[in-house]
Amino acid sequence: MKSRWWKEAVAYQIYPRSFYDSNGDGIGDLKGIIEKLDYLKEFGVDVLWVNPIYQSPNDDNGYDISDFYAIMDEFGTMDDFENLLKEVHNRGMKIIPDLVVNHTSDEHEWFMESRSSKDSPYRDYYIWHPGKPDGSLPNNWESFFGGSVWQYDEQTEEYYMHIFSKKQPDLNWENAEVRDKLYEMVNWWLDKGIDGFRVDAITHIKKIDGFPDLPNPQNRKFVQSNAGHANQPGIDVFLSEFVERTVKNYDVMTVGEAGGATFENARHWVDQDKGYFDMIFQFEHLGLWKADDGSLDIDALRTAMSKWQTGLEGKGWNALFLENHDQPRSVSTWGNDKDLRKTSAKALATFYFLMQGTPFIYQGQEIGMTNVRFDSIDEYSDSGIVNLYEYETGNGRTHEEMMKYIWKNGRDNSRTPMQWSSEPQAGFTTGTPWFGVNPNYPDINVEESVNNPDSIYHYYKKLIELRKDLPALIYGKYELIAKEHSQVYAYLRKYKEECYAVIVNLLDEETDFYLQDGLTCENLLLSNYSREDVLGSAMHLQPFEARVYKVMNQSN
Ligand code: TEU
Ligand code: CA
Repeated sequence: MKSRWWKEAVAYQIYPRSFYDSNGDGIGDLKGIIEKLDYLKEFGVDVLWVNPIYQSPNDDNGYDISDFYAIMDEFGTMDDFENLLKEVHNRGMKIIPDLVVNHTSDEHEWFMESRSSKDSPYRDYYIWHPGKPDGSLPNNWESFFGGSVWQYDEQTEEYYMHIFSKKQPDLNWENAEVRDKLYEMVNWWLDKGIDGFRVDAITHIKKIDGFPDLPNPQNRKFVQSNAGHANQPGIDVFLSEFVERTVKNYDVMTVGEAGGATFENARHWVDQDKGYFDMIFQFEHLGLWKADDGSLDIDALRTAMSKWQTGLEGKGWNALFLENHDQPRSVSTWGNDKDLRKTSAKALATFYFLMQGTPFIYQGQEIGMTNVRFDSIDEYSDSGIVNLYEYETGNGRTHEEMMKYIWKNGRDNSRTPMQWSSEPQAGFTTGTPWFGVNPNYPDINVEESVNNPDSIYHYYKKLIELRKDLPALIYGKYELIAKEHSQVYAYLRKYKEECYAVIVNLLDEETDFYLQDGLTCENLLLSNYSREDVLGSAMHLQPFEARVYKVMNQSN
């Protein structure tokens, strides 16, 4: 029986390549993580999600696995991993690796066998398809990384499917032998004593029968293909089998990455009795910018967050996050990363961290790391970005247009090395980093943040402590208030007799706010402005001001 310890946990995401380099080769590694465990323990996090560390040719930074049973050479050895596991557990923390089972690397031995001949016993491990009678691509599906999902392979004159890069062929989950091999691998890792998994791209394991062309009203070359492979009917059969044969038998936590899933079609995935995952990363709250001026659409945000918050009350559990290794930095996208960097980062923290669910902090988020602007495309690393740049500039878009897009949206924004100090290369490495350090590291770094009581880091620390001290902030019911306010996001957390109010001005302008009748502020627990005399119901909020109150709720 599972104990649901993860409800009280705070999680921290480590992108190992950019976290800390222990040996001066410019690449973060497992020993580097071990060296920083005391920092993480002191910060107060409980669970570490570590992005893929398996053997990989690194076309997609480890999401293209060539051997599930080995550690990437650059990251260390299996002994290093065992040590990491031990050191994490010694400190009373837990660790959940990434699990990538939608695809492998094209350099995985299964795929090398599979592509060798149509008669190979591994042929059916992947998704092979002949071209259309005229020799053209099997269908019009677009890959997430641009271009077709199909790659022609000369050796056997057929196409294989890859919904990500062509070096990430999709596994054929219809094949029971593939599933057996995957479950065996998952159990092998669970038997080592890890504490669960973040399960990558799991919405995509089921493809629709026959791979038909998708509707293409705009007559584009390829069409966004979620309708062919995201959360398709039949996926539940695979997911429930996966759970039965693996994680159900262990006291672990699982977080499914559920891109393309909506509340309506994915809430049962996290049903606490019959679901497949303890929580999922869903993306409905991201990218809600208004079409006219690009500002945050607060109404849409309220709808998206509240749907999951109230919808799962008593039925399931949320994973709370603003950032990860695929998203630009939140302070740059949602906040003001110039003169209000600290204030807006704290406001964003308050906004998401105190909702119901397990909060995740992405490395560097706790010190307010920002997006990066490199001038040349050669300075970028993410194959998604580089491919897109080449494709678009080849089709008439200018360098300037593309760089503007990349500065705002690129995944590399969050993959620059962790800024530990004002030493050269931000103290990340003594060598040459694999990827450029953000030049703002002399101002924005861990050392500065730890030494400065007013830092974003210390604010997060207070949030973590508050959440640990007050069960209401973990288990309390979420209730949206001030539903019509044009720029304040406000909600209550109610638990037994207790009630807390979280009030966050999400915009760069001052505003007035009135705490509804029936609620009286009793005590200001936290704020990102220094304030006295703030217990009245009518308040004037500064740009990105956030306040957390204990309130008396007369209407209870
Ligand atoms: O990302 C998966 C991904 O990009 C989609 O499932 C996404 O959620 C969807 O587009 C939303 O509609 C994961 C990793 O986080 C990423 O770094 C990898 O590149 C990718 O899988 C491939 O493994
Ligand atoms: Ca290294």
